[in-house]
Amino acid sequence: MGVTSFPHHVCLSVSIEDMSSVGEARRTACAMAKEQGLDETQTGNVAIAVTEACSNIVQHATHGELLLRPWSGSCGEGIEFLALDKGPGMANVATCLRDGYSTGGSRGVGLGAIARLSYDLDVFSAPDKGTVLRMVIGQQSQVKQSDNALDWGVVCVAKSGEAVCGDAWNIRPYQDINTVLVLDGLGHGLPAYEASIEAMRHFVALGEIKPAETLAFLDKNMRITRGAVAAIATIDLRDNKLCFAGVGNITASLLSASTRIAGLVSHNGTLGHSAPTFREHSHPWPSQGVLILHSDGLKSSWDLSSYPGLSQKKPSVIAGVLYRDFANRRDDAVVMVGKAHQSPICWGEINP
Ligand SMILES: [Mn+2]
Repeated sequence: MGVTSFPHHVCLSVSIEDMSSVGEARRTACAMAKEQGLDETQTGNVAIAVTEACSNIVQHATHGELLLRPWSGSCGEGIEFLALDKGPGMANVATCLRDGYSTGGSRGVGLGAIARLSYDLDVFSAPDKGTVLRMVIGQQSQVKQSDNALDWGVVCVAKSGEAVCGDAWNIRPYQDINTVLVLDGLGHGLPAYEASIEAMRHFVALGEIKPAETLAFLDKNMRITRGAVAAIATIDLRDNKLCFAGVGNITASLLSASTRIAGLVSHNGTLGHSAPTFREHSHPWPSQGVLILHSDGLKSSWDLSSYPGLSQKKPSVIAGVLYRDFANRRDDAVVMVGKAHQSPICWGEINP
């Protein structure tokens, strides 16, 4: 992997501490924009939005983190940014988003500018808990997404100091059935990365087979690797059914809005080494269903109901909040959130 190559499933993390780290964030974002083929105008928009978002962190929260990754989805292609902080938060996000709002150098003007440059923007902010700002900048497209396709939000970040991430994920939409794979290659660093990449390679080549069969297939084909733990869920919204199979410690929870209604059961083992049981479990997909899957890079003590309004946000924002508040920072981390599709949030809708 060259230094200018950005794998699409992994977020780069830039720690935001001072104005020099704001510059680093901007340079990293512009390099990614260039590699993604964004034109000069869009690259300029990336520079402005990242500078605004990160300067706000320094000014109001003193420190935080910017996550960025190449992004493609139903509404276009570009770069997805998550700006995370645990600062004072905003009492009223809508007021802060309104252009021209200012209380003497507050974050108002900056947020308005960011909103106009993004085509899918979402914010979760709570007083004294901080802010998660999510924006996508790039090319809009008009591809019509199936009504049965879930939206997925993901944060996948390598352990600090590691060049590669041993946690990984993949989504496979197939004839209205949503299939998601979450992987944690044992340990971290290159051998963990190689194990999860090998599993992904086999997963994407597979036809549509059931979660337990898929895990058994991956197990058989991962003997040469260090091994991985993994979970697979298929969600069919036509009959509101979720089917789940897991091996090892991937935490999987099914929620209705912010209420956890089921912990999804994984069986002990390691794919490639010792995985005697491949068994799947079915659950009805609830109204306002939210599926959350994460590796042991996150503590599982989270409770979405302690964040009023968060379950209504875009899945990337939910993933960002959980990563910000529950990543243990001693390991690679992946968190995936799936929920029913919502239209992109555009500036015109926030401020018609
Ligand atoms: Mn791990």
